[in-house]
Amino acid sequence: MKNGGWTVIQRRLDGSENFYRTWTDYVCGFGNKSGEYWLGLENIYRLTTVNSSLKIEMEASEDVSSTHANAQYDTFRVDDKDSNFRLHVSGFSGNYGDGLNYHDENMFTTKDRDNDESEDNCAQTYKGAWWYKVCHASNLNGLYLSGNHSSHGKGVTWYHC
Ligand SMILES: [Ca+2]
Repeated sequence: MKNGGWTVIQRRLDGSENFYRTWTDYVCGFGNKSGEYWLGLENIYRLTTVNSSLKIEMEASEDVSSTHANAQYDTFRVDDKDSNFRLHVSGFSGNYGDGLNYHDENMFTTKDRDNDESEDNCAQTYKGAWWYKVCHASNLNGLYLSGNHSSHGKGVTWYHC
């Protein structure tokens, strides 16, 4: 990590791992570091206590013409568990829209821990776990639908205007 290394905090690639999981799982992390994977909010909190950037690389399913998207945030930090891992991002650059600005300053919500601003639980509504507000502009822990768009907003989603 010294001198600008990167740590993978999340990876989706084949739908083999279940990402519709509990608060405890999202705090502690789950999956396989060589496959589908979530590092865990506690580890992300500890990592980002030093100045950190976030880079997101996405590849769309075959039926979408624009296949590669990336986003970077010059500053990325999450608060500790007492603040429900509230997100702080700024300094966006990328080629496919800013899918995290909407989530800036929001706390993390899972299906069993509602910290969002919706009357409902956004994690339950959109089958993921994220820094939901009312509810999302991105949903990178949503269902792995392999290009099946019939479940709008519940899949792995990234905002694009
Ligand atoms: Ca709510």
